[in-house]
Amino acid sequence: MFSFFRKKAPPPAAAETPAPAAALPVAAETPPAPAPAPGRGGWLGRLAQGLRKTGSSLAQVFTGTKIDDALYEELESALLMADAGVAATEALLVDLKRRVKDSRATDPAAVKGLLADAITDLLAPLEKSLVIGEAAPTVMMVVGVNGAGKTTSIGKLTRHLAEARAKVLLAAADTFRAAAREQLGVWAGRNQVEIVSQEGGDPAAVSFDAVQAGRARGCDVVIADTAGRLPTQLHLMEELKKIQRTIGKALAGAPHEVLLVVDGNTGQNALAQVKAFDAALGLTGLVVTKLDGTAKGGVLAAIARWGATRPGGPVPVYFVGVGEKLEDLQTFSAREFAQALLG
Ligand SMILES: Nc1nc2c(ncn2[C@@H]2O[C@H](COP(=O)(O)OP(=O)(O)OP(=O)(O)O)[C@@H](O)[C@H]2O)c(=O)[nH]1
Ligand SMILES: [Mg+2]
Repeated sequence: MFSFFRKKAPPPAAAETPAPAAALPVAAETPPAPAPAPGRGGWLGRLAQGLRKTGSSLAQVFTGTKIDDALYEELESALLMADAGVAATEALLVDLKRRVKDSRATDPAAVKGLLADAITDLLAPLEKSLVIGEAAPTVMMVVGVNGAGKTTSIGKLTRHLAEARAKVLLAAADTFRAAAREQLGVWAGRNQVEIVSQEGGDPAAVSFDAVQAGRARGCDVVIADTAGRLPTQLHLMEELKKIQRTIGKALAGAPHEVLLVVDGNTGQNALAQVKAFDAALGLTGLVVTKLDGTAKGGVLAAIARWGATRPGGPVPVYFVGVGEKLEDLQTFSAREFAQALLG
């Protein structure tokens, strides 16, 4: 059984340190896979760089000399501006005030550290490993709005899996555009994995064929790439449900993972997307992309806060993306993210 896990605690966000702390998918019963060249240190730097606007506006809050109402009000504004949403912002403020009281902190700089702890605790339930190997094959269906980064994330995930010596098969269930099939084909070629694709075919049929092929060929993982769509396009949401049902006919219990890819720049709308896709399909995990750009990052707090009230528990963030390169997909760590967010 494979699971994605962090090999050891990473260095602090700012340091550009070399490779060994890279998050790797590791196969328990196979020889260790080679580490990808760029390390988690460099990756964390890119995350902090991407979130720098939020970082500097949060840091600004703690430059004064007093812990007073003005500080908390400024912090509230900064969290709202960072897309954390009203509920998560309120929860963080309540938690932070309690921590300040308990620790008897008098210096605003100390409050910043306590805020990092509060954010880490809020985000911690989102931290979870993507486990494969419990089913043969593990079938994943990847969904999301147009241009969120689905195909790119599948390419990067495939690389992680291939490095862990998992046999991967890709299903080009985005059958709308020839370019979409070609794009997935390029990632398949780069990672030297097989792909099932069909010109103008029905996405459910392509997915069905891929799962059957995956079973017949002894694959560890089958990943279906779907076309982007808005949750308000009801007929397209029905199509996703049909893909999901059809995969279940090819292999009972599948798909094992329904992953939503969200663009980190979408702000509060990202939470609306998570809720809508979850209501339609029952999500098992998230991939948050483009955190290297102008993303504010606070939406993860909003997603965590919502997750706390979700009957099945929070939808975990399996991976975050900080660029377009193969190695720019990394496992999510609440502590690292909180540190990057605070600059
Ligand atoms: N900077 C940055 N760009 C990314 C990241 N992930 C994806 N992209 C870029 O976002 C664009 C869209 O990515 P795709 O993977 O094609 O998105 P998609 O969700 O498959 O798009 P559709 O299939 O058209 O719905 C591409 O230019 C990617 O290179 C990321 O983490 N950071
Ligand atoms: Mg795509």
